[in-house]
Amino acid sequence: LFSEQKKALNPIIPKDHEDTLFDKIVRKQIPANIVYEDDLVLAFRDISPQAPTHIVLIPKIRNGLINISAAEERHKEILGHLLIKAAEIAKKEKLDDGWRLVANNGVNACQSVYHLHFHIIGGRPLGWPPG
Ligand code: IU
Repeated sequence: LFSEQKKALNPIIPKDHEDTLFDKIVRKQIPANIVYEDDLVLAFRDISPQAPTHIVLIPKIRNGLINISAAEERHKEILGHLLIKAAEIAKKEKLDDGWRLVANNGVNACQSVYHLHFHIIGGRPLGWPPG
């Protein structure tokens, strides 16, 4: 399902009341290797890691934030919290030589899950420009 979604021309945008797979991870209905959790956010190891360290960091509640393109003033607090936690996680993972924070937005960026998430990627030299 996941790879099919990735290739889909028309992304599957959830309605406000609909779950994405990440809501199921938050509710522990789908297993995930969790590296950080608090009341607001959850971080877990990506099931398809693209680097030695590849962690997905999400707000627990989507609240309209299907991606960064949907960000509004009302999301200020959660967005700040996510960035601060990303820095803490990178430090804990010892990504001191450098790492990347990625948010795929929309079809051209290969976004596959429409629940805001940041990829924390590191542990090897990362090429630029990205693919
Ligand atoms: P994307 O930016 O929407 O493509 O990122 C979604 C990521 O979520 C992708 O890297 C998947 O491998 C990852 N993922 C996961 O770690 N666990 C899951 O159960 C699902 C997706 I669904």
